[in-house]
Amino acid sequence: MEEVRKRAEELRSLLNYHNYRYYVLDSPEISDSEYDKLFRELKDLEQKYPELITPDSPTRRVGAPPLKEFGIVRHRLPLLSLDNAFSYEELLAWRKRVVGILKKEEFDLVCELKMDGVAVALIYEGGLLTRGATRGDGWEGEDITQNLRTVRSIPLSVKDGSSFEVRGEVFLPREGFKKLNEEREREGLPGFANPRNAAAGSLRQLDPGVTAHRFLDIYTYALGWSERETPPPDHFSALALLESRGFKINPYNILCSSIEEVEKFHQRWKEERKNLPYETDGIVVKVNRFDFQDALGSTGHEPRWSIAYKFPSKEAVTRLLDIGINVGRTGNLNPYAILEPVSVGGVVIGSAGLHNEDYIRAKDIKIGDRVAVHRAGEVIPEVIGPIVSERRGGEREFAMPQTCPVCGAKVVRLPGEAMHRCTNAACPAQALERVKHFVSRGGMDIEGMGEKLCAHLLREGLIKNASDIYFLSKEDLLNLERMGEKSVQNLLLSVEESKGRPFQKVIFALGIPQVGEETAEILAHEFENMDELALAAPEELSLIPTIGPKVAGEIVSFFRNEGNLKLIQKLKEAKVKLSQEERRITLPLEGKEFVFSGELSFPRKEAEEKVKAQGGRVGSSLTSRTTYLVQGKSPGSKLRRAQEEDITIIDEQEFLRLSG
Ligand code: 1X8
Repeated sequence: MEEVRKRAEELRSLLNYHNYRYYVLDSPEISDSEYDKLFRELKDLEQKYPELITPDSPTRRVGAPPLKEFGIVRHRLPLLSLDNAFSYEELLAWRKRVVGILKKEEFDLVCELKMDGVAVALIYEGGLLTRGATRGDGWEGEDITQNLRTVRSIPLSVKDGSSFEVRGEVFLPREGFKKLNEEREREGLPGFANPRNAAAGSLRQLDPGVTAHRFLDIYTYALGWSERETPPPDHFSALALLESRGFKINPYNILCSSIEEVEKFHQRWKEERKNLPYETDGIVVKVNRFDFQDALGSTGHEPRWSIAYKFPSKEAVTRLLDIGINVGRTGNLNPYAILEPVSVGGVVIGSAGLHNEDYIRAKDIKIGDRVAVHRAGEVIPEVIGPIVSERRGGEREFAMPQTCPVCGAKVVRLPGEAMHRCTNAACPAQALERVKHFVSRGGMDIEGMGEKLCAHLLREGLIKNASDIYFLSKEDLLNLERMGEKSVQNLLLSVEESKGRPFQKVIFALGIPQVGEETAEILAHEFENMDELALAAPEELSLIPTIGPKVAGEIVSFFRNEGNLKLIQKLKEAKVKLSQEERRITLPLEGKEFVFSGELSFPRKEAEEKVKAQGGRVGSSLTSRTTYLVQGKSPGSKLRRAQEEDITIIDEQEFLRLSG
């Protein structure tokens, strides 16, 4: 029996060690199957001799029975929240306050990444993990011990048998978040809006068996109370102490001696955080020495010795007030969110795209919900999903209208299509959107034809479609409200000028569904003139690379429509350019494709125009046809791929030289 006890002890210690190598150090020494073998041996022993089971046995992480509800834990020391700084100025203001109280200009600061997760407190008594709790309101949290025990990077016991509290942030790495949402989608469940909500939801599972499958991780970042005779003198040493006890500490924490170094750390991670396998929303700055921290104290809610220096956020939470419908150029009904205005990365947004009915349904978005919204680059803001835990019961399900909100005609959703469409080709909303598209910058680029004027002309019956623009008379326009001699003259001049736009612009301006600027350009290359394009069979179109059967189908049906053919006839009468220019001498960049990554010192659009003007192509992603990758400031993943694929990488200067 003594031998069995010894073997059990040895197995526990081995398993805990390998667990630590794998989950804390991220550097395993044995294979998964070797680990499993040891694990099974221990499990068998414990089954035969239950008296050998100890609370820190690796077999005890899972298997606790589900709870009816969580107990309440009162924190011995409150878990305070942090004050925020959103700019370097605000960080300097914080430092100034600290200097004022300490009466010292020089003190060390610790910088750490601010994890976007859930704050927890772990209590160890006599070296054993005995309790784990959420932050709650700072004074009282929920007892989630059983769930925290399933997090593999949290040690169940520590070597020196002391009693203390450790604080940290439990988070769900991006990969785990992706997997979880994919799994939920397969099961027809709504996905989580972001990794933080997913982590919070996972920790609040009454059944720890569910939590155990959620790939949660932790970084610990502070010692709470501690029953040790000589506590460490400063925060950085406390982190080292935690690390030596087997806790997982973020490897990027640094000790700084000046605020400029803090700023550097912030600038570095503002960019590099996208490469981390987990989400961060800023850095946490802490005065290092504990005696200084004590002197600074707290305001009641927040310690004065620490501040969260946030990254510019691309995401925010606000209320979804209602869902509106925009009728597009092709009759698509585009639902959009009407939001309580909220600032996202410095821009106030009041509306956001919702794509279509399936999207709304799949995300389980209801009117009245609190929703997470984000803005990525230049694109239209998007609703990511609801914060389901904040529902109060008054939220309403959304349904697409049965009739067009603009013209009242029947709305249909064809089989295999995601969008609802208004069936009335003469729907005024469609007519307006089509004319707007026709005159837009990427199309015929008619200056002075704004949305208001387009709507006005349609309403007055002066135009029925875009081609009528070329037959407007000076008198027609002068009779319109707020149109003076000068503006009429200018407008007629721009209309005249637009007749010389290249063939590809005319094709784009027609507004054929699925035909964007790039496809229009390809079509203009492939077909001599509009008549040829209009006669093209679907099979012929499908032969063109990048044109799939769906796009081919849209093109063919566009040119089968009587109204569209009449419109083209009128464009011809107006002498709008409906054929390719004469094939000129080969341009310098013909056959060359450019892909851009990162910021240039001038607009991307301008760079693209340069390439096209010299006969080159612009690609959106790296393919076998890519000739050059143009590297701007802070390029994305494309740069790495280009290096791997041996694609020629050029900088802005070289690009300007090539493109003239
Ligand atoms: C919150 C967080 C802290 C840290 C990282 N992530 C957080 N979410 C850290 O100190 N490294 S500290 C903290 C708090 O005190 N409320």
